[in-house]
Amino acid sequence: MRFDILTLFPEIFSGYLNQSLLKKAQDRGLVEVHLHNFRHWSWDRDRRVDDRPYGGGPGMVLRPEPVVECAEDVQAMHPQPGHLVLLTPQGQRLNQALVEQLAQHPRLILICGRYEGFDERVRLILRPQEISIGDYVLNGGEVAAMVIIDAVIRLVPGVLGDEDSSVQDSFSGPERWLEGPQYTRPREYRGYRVPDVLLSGDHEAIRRWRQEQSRIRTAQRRPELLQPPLDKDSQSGT
Ligand code: 97T
Repeated sequence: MRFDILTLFPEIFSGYLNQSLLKKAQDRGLVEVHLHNFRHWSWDRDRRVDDRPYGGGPGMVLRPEPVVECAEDVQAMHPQPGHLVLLTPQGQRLNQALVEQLAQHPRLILICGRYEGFDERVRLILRPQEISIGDYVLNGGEVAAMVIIDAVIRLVPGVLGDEDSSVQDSFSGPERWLEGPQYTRPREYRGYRVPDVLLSGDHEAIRRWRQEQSRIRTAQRRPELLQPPLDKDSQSGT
């Protein structure tokens, strides 16, 4: 899986990219990450990447040339065509189903803007998939890009040591319920005891208890997950 990241602040990624899980995945050749500063694609005298909005108003707008030309040159750097993703508050909301779709692409090109936004021609020319990570305002797309990378690489075969831990986690099992309580040693801490069933050795009873706890927690905290809305493809036309 190859990621190309277009950003004005590549240094934001260094701590994350050198973190152990991702470092190991890169060392083992499972994941490749390439950073590209689209300021280098600005041919302007002082390498300006933004400018004042036509029609007036506060803030600045990212100019189309550096972003479009950087994306085109980065595409040409590798024979595998990259799926273009633009991080923006106006995009499709990220969820695990979308993460699973993104993980199908062998190469993703993630375009990170600043909060001011891009000249509209970036969208019209590159036709990227536009993705938002949630309904809040960030200063730029970099953190959103890291969220996507973090969620996607967990689905790349071999990246997690334990092959089925990604399948067992909430939101990737068939039920997509929240996880219930978990315990480790000690058996009693500040008067709180580990539920007896977990010490019973009765695997079927443990499985039923966990499923029930998961259902209770989901009902209390995220009731909408128990009655998932029909997805678009399975809706009838009537
Ligand atoms: O708020 C943003 C600013 C720039 C790029 C992306 C975002 C954003 O992405 N998901 C939520 C907000």
